[in-house]
Amino acid sequence: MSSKQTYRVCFCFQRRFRIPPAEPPNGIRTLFGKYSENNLMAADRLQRFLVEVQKQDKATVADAETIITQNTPFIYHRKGFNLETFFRYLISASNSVLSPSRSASHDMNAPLSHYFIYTGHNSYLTGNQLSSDCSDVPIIQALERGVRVIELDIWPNSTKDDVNVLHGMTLTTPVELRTCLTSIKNHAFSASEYPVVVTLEDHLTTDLQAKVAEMIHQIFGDLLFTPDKDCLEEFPSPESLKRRVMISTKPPKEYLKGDKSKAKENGSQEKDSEAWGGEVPSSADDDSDDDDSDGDEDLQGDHVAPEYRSLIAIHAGKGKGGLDDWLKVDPNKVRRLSLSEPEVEKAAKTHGPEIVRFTQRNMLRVYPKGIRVNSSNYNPLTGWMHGAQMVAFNMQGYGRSLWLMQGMFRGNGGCGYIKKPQLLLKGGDELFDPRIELPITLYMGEGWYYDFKHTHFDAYSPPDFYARIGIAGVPADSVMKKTKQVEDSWNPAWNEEFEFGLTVPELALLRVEVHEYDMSEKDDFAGQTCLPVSELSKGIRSVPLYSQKGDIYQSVKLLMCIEVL
Ligand SMILES: [Ca+2]
Ligand SMILES: [Ca+2]
Ligand SMILES: [Ca+2]
Repeated sequence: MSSKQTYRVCFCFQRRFRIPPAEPPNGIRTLFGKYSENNLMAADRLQRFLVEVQKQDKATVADAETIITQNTPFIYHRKGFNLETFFRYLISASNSVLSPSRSASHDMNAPLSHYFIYTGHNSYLTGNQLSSDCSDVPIIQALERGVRVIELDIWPNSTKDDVNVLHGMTLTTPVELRTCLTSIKNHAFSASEYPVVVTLEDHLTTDLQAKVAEMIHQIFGDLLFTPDKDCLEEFPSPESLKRRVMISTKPPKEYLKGDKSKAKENGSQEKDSEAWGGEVPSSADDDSDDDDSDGDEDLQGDHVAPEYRSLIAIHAGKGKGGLDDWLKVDPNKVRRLSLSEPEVEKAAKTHGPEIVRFTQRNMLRVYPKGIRVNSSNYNPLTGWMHGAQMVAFNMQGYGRSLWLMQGMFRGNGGCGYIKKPQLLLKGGDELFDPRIELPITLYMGEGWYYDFKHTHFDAYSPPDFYARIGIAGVPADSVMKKTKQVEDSWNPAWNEEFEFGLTVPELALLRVEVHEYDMSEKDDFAGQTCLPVSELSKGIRSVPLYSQKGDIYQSVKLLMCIEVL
């Protein structure tokens, strides 16, 4: 890369900026001094560094030799690291903050109800909730990201002899159910072997239900998990359901009852989110206007095609009455309850312990309120804090809430299932773990120069990056802090320390965003990441950043030090 970069300013003069390669921060120089001799960090010293700073207790001298060989470009330099190669190693992908062995590390033998499951809402929509096309493409994309619960709204086609997938009572263009199911079958296990649940929001007649049952058997065949009994007494484990597909639905009470439009076109839409999607609210800002009819009605045996009913592995049903009845735990059967995001917010205030108890055996699904017509999302922590397994998100939406969702499911090898913390699985009288301190040093960042056009951030000068860093978790732990901004630099060196106190580290996500400061307009987006605190590797680590949609940048990386006291 050239060491100078020229920006044209007016017609009359140019400003020139030097683009130096990123330099090792002082903290890294000090460590290199400590673990080197005559400016060389040989394998035995690197091994000590791995054990003492990186907390890799089992690292051997042979491991250190391998690291040096793999991270030193010239053969005759392989006696050890110099400062430059040591720094390049630390910020490389091979020293990533999430362990490179991307397989499930949680116990996968507990019932499904003991896991948070990566869950989509209206998985077939390509854009907004009112007029976007329905397609199997977003379903395939979701499965390839590890999403394990796919939701399909199924309706009769115009000639009433086949089944379409669409968002009912809206202008969304339908896609055939067969197409969606075939794509689910073909892509279900490309990102994870653990089970895929297809939740059907069903608006069919009995004869079409029979047709769907036949179609499902034909397409999925042996992949399909159907329970022996009408209702399960306990959910099986993800391990026992590897490479299986499960159907979850409730048959409709009455065929096409009512003609209520699902989504209002007028009314209180949220403020249009900017690039960041707005800050994640700590609680529902507004619980009126909820006219989403995603909810469950009673399971009615009489009108149901029997071959359809026998397909249902996870029965959905709310029951009569109010919250007290909905949250009743039946020792002889398990089921799935669906509540809207405002319903859960409200219930959390009055029935917190009851929801936690319910979700120890049963499934709770939370779905976005109806006014989220632009496919935005909500704070998933409220559901997770109360043990809700299926916090259903519009995966095609964007913004901070979705980053939290993607961040949570980077855990456990990205397999789409996260074991719930013990405090949500025990009796409920447990005290939270004592507070832990999480000190984090943010040294610097690099890579924007390679991944963006040089005028992308500022037309007339290099960018002015600052970072926001913080925690999303239970309300007591949630906080965002900010670095100073480093003016006109592609390789910002912040060298700032932060400390976070965590009361429930099991539910905490580390959030990082990089912004580009602009005096006269809105700051630019420059990357984000979100990572489960419990899975962060300790010590000095390379942290890759992602785009607004959650795609990883090729070169943009931060260098951080993560300690747990
Ligand atoms: Ca700018
Ligand atoms: Ca600038
Ligand atoms: Ca700027």
